[in-house]
Amino acid sequence: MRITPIHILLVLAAACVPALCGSGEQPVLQPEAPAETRSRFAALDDVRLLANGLLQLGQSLREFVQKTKGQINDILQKINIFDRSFYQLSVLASEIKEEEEELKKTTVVLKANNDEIKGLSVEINSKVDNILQEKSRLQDKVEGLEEKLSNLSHGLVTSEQMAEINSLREVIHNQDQSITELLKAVREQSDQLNYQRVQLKTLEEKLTVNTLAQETIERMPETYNNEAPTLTPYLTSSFTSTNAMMNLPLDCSDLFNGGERISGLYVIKPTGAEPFMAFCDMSKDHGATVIQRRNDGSVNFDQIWEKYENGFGDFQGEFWLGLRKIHSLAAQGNSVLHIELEDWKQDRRSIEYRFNFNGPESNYTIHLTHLSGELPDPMSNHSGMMFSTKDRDNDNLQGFNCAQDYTGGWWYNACGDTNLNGRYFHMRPKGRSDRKRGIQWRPGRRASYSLKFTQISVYPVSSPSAISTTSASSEAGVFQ
Ligand SMILES: *[C@@H]1O[C@H](CO)[C@@H](O)[C@H](O)[C@H]1NC(C)=O
Ligand SMILES: *[C@@H]1O[C@H](CO)[C@@H](O)[C@H](O)[C@H]1NC(C)=O
Ligand SMILES: *[C@@H]1O[C@H](CO)[C@@H](O)[C@H](O)[C@H]1NC(C)=O
Ligand SMILES: [Ca+2]
Repeated sequence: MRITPIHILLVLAAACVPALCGSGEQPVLQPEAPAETRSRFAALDDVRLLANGLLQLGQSLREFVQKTKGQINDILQKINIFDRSFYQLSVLASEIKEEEEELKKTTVVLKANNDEIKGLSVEINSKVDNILQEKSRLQDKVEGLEEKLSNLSHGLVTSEQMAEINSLREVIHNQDQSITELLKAVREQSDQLNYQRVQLKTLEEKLTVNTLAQETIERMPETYNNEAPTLTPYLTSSFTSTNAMMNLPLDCSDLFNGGERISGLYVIKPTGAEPFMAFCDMSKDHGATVIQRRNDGSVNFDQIWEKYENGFGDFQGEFWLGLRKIHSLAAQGNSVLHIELEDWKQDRRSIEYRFNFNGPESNYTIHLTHLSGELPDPMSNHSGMMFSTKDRDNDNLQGFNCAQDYTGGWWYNACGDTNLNGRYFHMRPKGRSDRKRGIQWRPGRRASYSLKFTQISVYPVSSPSAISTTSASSEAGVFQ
């Protein structure tokens, strides 16, 4: 476009002079020359004026075109930017949608997992119930058989009956083990449920954040709020039922108060302790947890500290429940220690103490206050003593290890007059040194005598006290 306004003007001027001046005004040129000259000059001025106007017009036209061109460029650029950001927004939105789908899928999977766990938990609960029922049925049977056995006494029991009793004992023992295993499994399930709950909570939070992000973009207005898994209530209720199942009796007294009247093995869980098996004596008008029994010498009581701490023996025969478990029972408060002894003249008597018992940090120091009973009381002299075993001498005698010499773990003083964990002798031991190692309860250092039967049990004082009043033998036994 190199045709400038000046070119246009020149063309216009060339064309215009003959056109404007030459066409209609030809005749006027002849008569009045000066006037004609003046008007010709005036016409020339007009032409110049016109040319100038046209020149200006052209210039402003050029400016206008240039300005418009700039504006159009601006607009195009803006449109470009807008396009790009719009594209980015849609990419972002589709990404979020994908993520959302994935989260939704994961939630569904977790929900299914959770249902499975719920089913499993219910199954375990019913299994444990079944086993507990079966166990108490078997216990009833054994009780009946044992009664029969004692009725028939003097060797009248057939070997068949004996075998039956033994096999039943075996079955019960196995049942006890599977119950312990089940309890462990249930605890593991609870832990897993807890973990799942935490995971679901995290997912829920993630979903909420995503929903908010979407609403900002104003796309996909539907949210997952309505179908967000509300699993917390279910988990809580499942937890409660697990707890209910773990709601085991605190001790044998608790079982007795709940209506249980059959002496035997039960799972108990004292406050703050792990569940464990214990033998319950329900024969009096309260339930007592048995912590020691001697009746035939079948178990060796000359054991080290670790054994005395954890317990040993056979619940159906002779056993020591274990210092740790005894402590968990006594720690529930208001404990009574009940000691029942029998000599070889079938004279059975008992004695009771208020019982406080320190934990392992004090080497299981015993605190006794004599309450009642027909037995003399040599045991108060052991109050305040720590427990000693042959490998841990905590007694009151310097340079001498009572537990090693007397055998069996006990709350030795220096060394004291009692030791119900001594060696089991039938009737009166022959040798002098053997005598002092027997199962002793000998006030005032009377003749050594090893007892035929001992049973130590504990029960809370809130239960009605029942001190057995067995007939005193007319013959002078070991207790007089
Ligand atoms: C055992 O003997 C007692 C009394 O002697 C009796 O009441 C009980 O029924 C007997 N038990 C069995 C199983 O025979
Ligand atoms: C507990 O017994 C151990 C080993 O006999 C002894 O070292 C410790 O001092 C005893 N603890 C207390 C508190 O007496
Ligand atoms: C307690 O027993 C020790 C020896 O073991 C003895 O020296 C002391 O006199 C006894 N105390 C009482 C009150 O019997
Ligand atoms: Ca000592």
